[in-house]
Amino acid sequence: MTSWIDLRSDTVTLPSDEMRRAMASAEVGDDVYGEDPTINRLEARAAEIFDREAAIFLPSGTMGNQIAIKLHTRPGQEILCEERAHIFNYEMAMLSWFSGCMVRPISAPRGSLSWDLIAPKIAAATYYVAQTGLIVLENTHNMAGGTVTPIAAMEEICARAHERNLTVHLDGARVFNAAIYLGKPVAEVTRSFDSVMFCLSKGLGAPVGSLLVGSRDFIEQARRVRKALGGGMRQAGILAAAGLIALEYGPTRLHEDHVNARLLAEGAAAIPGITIELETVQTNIVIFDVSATGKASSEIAEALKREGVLVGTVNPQLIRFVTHLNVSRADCEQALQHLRKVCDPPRSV
Ligand code: TLP
Repeated sequence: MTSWIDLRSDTVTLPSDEMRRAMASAEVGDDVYGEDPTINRLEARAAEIFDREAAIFLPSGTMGNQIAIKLHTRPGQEILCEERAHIFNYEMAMLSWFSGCMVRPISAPRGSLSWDLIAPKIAAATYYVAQTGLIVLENTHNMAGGTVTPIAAMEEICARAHERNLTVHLDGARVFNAAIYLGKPVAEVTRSFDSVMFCLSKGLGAPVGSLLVGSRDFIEQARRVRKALGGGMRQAGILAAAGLIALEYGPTRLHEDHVNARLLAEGAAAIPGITIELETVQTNIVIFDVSATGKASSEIAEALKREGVLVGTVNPQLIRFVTHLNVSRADCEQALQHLRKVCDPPRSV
């Protein structure tokens, strides 16, 4: 085992001993025949927690978002989302490749969309312009720094969209972090959306897996698309066994990650040359600008790596730290010490 302090992402979390034991003894069957009892339990539990008719287990969040996009749109349509959204920037342009759609991106302060920002971007109902097919929200918003869109804004967007027969999908990769911040159950936070994708493999700590939740009919169709994408996973109850533990116990400790992120953010804010909007640090992601240090983000990331701290770069100016169950408060304090040294090395006289 290495002793890296790994702040690159919460996707790096390692399965606990309890998960490994559950995986070793999981009851399994062929899920393409619907016969894996552990996957069936996970899907039923996810549907229950989100208060939906059905859920489907998937290998990744990307697959969940892309299946939802495929089902909610027709080729030649536009998808409205925030300009830094994961579906637009990190999903291999699959929404155009697989679903034949285009994005009309919207810039929103702190990544938080409102109906006022969305409404002017909806296509006019004339035959000679591409029609809006879908609205996608991301909560928490990863590249805006883990920010949370308030429930009232989400509900207004969904209600107004539905009045116009538009569907709304939630990329809820980290929706449990949003729910902790909002102090509400995920079912309440997500109730107005037509479909929700969430990940087990990030802060919740499972090694693999995401779920898509929605109506029974929608999830039945999602099963066809998952199979077409090669996502029929047979005896994947081995993975679902870890997922069940992640789903049940993962959310109970996420607040610790939020406290650690705040510690990192406040520590970073005090370093000369680092610019960070502290109000955006609401969950487990900290994004800050290092340009005033005179160094590129990649230089700082390389220097931190030499000290045993792994971090992500968003672009030449921005660094991303993500806290998770495998980094402690002490690790964060140590990471900050190294960041201070790397950004502001002692000058020789
Ligand atoms: N995010 C990853 C990278 O792809 C950027 C990360 O390290 O944060 N939606 C959101 C909001 C995400 O942040 C991610 C992954 C996904 C979807 C995709 O999930 P996976 O990686 O399971 O396909």
